Amino acid sequence: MLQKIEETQKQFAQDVLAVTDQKSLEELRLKYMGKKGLVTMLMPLLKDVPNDQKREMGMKINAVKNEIESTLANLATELEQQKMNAEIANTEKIDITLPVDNGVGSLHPRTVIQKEVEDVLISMGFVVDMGNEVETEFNNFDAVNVPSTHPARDTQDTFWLSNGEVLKTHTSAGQNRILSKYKGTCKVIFPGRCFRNEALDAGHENTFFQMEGVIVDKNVSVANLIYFMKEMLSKVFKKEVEVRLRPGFFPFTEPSFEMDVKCPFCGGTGCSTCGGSGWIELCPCGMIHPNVLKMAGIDSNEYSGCAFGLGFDRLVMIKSGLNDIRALNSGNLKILKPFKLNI
Ligand code: FA5
Repeated sequence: MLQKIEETQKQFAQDVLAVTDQKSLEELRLKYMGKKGLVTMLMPLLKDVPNDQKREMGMKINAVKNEIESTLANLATELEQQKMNAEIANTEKIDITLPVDNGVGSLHPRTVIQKEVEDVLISMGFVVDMGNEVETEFNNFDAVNVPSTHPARDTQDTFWLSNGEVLKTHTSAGQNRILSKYKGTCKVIFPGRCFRNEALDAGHENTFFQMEGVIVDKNVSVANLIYFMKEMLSKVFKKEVEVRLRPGFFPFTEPSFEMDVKCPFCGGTGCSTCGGSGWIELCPCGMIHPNVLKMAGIDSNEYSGCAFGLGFDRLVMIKSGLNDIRALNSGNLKILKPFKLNI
C-alpha cells in the first residue's frame, strides 16, 4: 500500500511538469482527484490493509491528497495570473486616445445650435419666449394676415386636430401672442417645433424647428433688421459675414425679404455647401405688416417692427455638412453621436 501511495506521489510530481494551461491542469485534476482518479482510488484499497496499519495508511493517503489539492490550486492561480499578464502585454492594447463612451447622453445637434443662437441674441438684448405647438387656426393663419381664402394657406398645409386647432406650421404663429403680451416696445425670440404636411426629401421634414424674432419700437426700420441679422449671423458663423436682401413675399411682412449670407465656407466663390452660388439663403424676414400689429392691439401709426425667421435644421446641416435632414429626427445615434459642427 505504502509503495502504491509513493508511486502516485512520484507520478504526480512528473505529470505536474507537463501542465502548461488551464486545459492540461483540468486533465491532471481529473486524473488524480476525479471520480476514478488515482488518489480517489487509493481509499478503497485501505480495506485490504492489516488493521494495525490502517490508521497510518489513511493518514498518508490524506496527506498526499492535501498536497496534490494544494499544488493544483496554486497552479490554477499561477496560470490565471500568467493569462492576465499575457493579455496586458500582447493582446489587450488599450488606446487611451479613444474618446470615452461612458454611456452618458449628449445634446441633440439641433439643441446645440439653438442654444448657440439664443445666447447670441440674448447678448444683443433679446428675451426668449415660448410658443405653442398646438395653435388656434386664428394665430397660425388669420392673425398673420392669412385668412381662410388666402392662397398662402396651401403652401403650409398642416395637421388639423378634431377641435379645429392645428399643429403650428411656423413660429410666426406665436406673433400675435407675443405682440399682444408686450403691447409695444420689445425684442423677443421664440423658437419652436413646427409641422407641415410635406412631401419628405433630403431638405424637407414634416417636423422641423424654427426660430422667430420680432423687434418692435418707435421708428424701427429695415436698417435695424439688417444690423441685427448681420451681427447674429457673424457670431453664429464666428466670422464677419456679408449679407444681402432679396425681395420676398410673406403675407405678414411688408416689405418682405429673403436674407442671404455670403457663403462662409468658400467666401462666395462657390462650393458644395452653397450649391455653387456663393450665397446661402438663411433668414426670411421683413417689416411687420400694420394689420398684424393692429390685430395684436398695437397702434401701427405709433409703432413699427421687423420680424425674422430661421430654420434650425437648415443651420445644423450647413454648419455640419449633414446632407439629409431626415437624420435629425431619426434617433439614429450612429449618425447623431459623432456629429461635429465645422464652424
Ligand atoms: C416661414 O415659415 C415664415 N414664417 C418665416 C418668416 C418669419 C418670414 C418672420 C418673415 C418674417 P418659410 O416657409 O420660408 O417661412 O420657412 C422658414 C424656414 O423654415 C426655411 O428657410 C427653412 O429653413 C425652414 N423650413 C420650412 N419648411 C421646412 C421643412 N418642411 N423642413 C425643414 N425646414 C423647413
